[in-house]
Amino acid sequence: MNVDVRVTRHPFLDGKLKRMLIDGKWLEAASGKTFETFNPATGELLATVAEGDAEDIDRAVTAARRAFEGPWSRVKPFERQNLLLKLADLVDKHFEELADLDTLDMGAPMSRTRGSRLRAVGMLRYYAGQTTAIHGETIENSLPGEVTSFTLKEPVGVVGAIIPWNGPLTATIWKIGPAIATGCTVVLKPAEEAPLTPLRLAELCMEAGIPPGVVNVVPGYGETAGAALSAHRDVDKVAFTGSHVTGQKIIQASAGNLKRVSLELGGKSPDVVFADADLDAAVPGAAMAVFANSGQICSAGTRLFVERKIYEEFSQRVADFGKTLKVGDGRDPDVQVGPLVSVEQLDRVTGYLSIGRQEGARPLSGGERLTEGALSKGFFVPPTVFADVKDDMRIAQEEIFGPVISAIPFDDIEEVITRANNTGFGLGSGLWTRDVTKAHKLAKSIRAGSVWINCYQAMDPAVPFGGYKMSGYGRESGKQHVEEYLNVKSVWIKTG
Ligand code: TXE
Repeated sequence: MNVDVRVTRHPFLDGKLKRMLIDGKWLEAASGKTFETFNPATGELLATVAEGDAEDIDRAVTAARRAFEGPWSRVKPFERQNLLLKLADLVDKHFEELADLDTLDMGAPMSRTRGSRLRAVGMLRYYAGQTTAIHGETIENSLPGEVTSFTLKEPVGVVGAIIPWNGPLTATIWKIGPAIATGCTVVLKPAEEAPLTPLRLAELCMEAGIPPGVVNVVPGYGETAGAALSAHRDVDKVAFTGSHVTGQKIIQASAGNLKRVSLELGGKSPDVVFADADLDAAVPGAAMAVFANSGQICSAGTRLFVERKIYEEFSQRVADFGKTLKVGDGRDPDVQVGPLVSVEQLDRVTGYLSIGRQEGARPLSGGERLTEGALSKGFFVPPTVFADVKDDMRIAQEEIFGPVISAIPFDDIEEVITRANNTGFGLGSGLWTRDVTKAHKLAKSIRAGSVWINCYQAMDPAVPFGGYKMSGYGRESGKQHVEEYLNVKSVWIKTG
């Protein structure tokens, strides 16, 4: 293996305790507790991190409230825009360092993390642009006399942001970007599996001049720090990305003060391949719709519906493509598939591999954990394709969050629409065809927040992303995302 030493000798990994950021200060947990974070490719300890819980969340929310009601409320849109642009420049300048921290802490290969510069920096610049585009409307009314009515857009307040581990850099930007753009303040709780990039980004927020209390980052566990944040009475909105089970807990916890909630949850997205498609493009497209990030992507196209006349050949080609991908430590620039993030995730994914076989699915590739040589130290599962999958099998219904494709044959378009929608989730979806009629019909009929035609997983800061059904509600990216962080106030003035 050809490990890139620049990644290994990371400047952030200096052996010092990684503290939380509250009110512009780097603090230990009130309890003094700490937890450790490891490289999932090797099991090596990366850093010891302050473990926040309810008391730290309360300190952070108090600071966020003070900033929101104090000086931050007087910061003009163009100044917030400048802060976001400065942060974008800093993220650009330190991009490789940030990307490498993602690689070290959650395992995604550097070929992937270093490839997300445009997206990470672009998101901050997009939100910067939105900052000066926030406006209410003057609305004509039909009241007698002279009465003027208009709306004001106001920041929703203190935002509790809870993020997962599958893309810590972009997930953090996706939460703090719209908060700063709209004049909200934020308390962000990173995932316990990958807290390092959010903490490094918090340093850059300070360097950019974002005032104390506007961005606070409290690492800790979900059931303590996360639960305290989602239940806190002085938090106005929770923006959550994670599993649907935790999403349900967050809705319950939010009921105390009926805070606003936006949820970006999991999926079991259909990817439909018609026989008339450009199959040379569809093979890698359908494969990477799942194998990218080792399948740890909420909108991965894990239910691969293939038209029956090409089913055997196409499924085998996807399996063969998977076999060409290099699996290993993400610090090797040639690696395309890294480890799973944790032993829990490994157990979960290998559990589904056993379930798939027990249910009668036929593995065309992969199917077992990799344990040869250096791989034995990490949590590696190879790209796996199961054929002969039936719609009601658990591997066709439940989110696996690993590099596992369930290939399912279909006969006609009406049938595949019904079957593609036969899921509790509705996040992503894909289809491959040269027939514009089929493309339009499916795009309209699939109950999911994104439809990718002859591509998969395209994302842009200006284009909204989010779920239908149990994949959650609210949108991230695009103008809709900014609206999620705003309240609308109607003002009436009797002038006659
Ligand atoms: O998710 P959790 P986990 C799915 C995927 C994966 C499964 C489990 O299927 O296999 O979820 O992963 C915090 N109150 N996705 O356990 O628990 C937690 O600390 C408040 C899809 O990692 O949802 C972390 O910060 N917060 C997904 C965040 O929630 C709580 C990405 C996500 O953790 C909490 C990740 C609580 N009671 C997993 N419990 C996607 N949509 O991309 C946990 N948390």
